[in-house]
Amino acid sequence: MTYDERTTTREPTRGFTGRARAADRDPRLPPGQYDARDGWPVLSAEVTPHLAAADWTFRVDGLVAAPHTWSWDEAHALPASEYRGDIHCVTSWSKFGVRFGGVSLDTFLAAARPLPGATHVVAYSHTGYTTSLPLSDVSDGKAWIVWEYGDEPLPAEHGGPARLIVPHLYFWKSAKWIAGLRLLDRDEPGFWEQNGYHHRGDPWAEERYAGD
Ligand SMILES: Nc1nc2c(c(=O)[nH]1)N[C@H]1C(S)=C(S)[C@@H](COP(=O)(O)O)O[C@H]1N2
Ligand SMILES: [Mo]
Repeated sequence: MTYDERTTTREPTRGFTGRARAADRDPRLPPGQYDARDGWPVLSAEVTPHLAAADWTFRVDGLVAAPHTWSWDEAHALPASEYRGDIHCVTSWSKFGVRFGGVSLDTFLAAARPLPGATHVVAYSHTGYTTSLPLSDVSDGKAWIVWEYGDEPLPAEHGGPARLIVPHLYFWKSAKWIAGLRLLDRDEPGFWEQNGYHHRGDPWAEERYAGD
């Protein structure tokens, strides 16, 4: 798989943040990051799939009492929840004050009922992309399945019709074109975790690469 990185709008002025004194630094900006401002880079290992909402499904299985698959309409019938805040990509851009709408992952997990032995999850996309996370990082209000960006449907290149977001971790954990979550009793590294990236990816601790 080749890694295709494009920037949808102008390049940010990196020099400005480089010269800024520590006191001028936006406290929302984790170490080593810059503010992408109006830009929202697209980072995809795959060619953007054009998946119709009617064909989208989301499944929770593995170490759960009640494995379940939701259709688009079933997922939309669940209580709505939104994330307002910041996102941080390991390639060093951050974006402040974004708003994503969808359903809290807690709602899906509550229906599937994780078994006591479940400690980790692998999130997988309809394209085959995978990423691994501790179950605690996608529980208790920390993760969402989203289909809206602002008031608009999530664009296909950003993971539409629906993606995972786990905004307190670097954005490679936020699988686009999300298909499901498998609960496991161990950490099973996903695509970037197998390719040298850190297993957890906390931007505030600069957990970029394995060993950071
Ligand atoms: N399916 C899939 N999801 C993915 C990726 C990917 O390549 N494929 N890239 C990840 C990475 S590295 C980042 S930074 C974000 C980028 O999301 P964006 O393209 O909407 O900015 O998606 C994450 N989710
Ligand atoms: Mo990324």
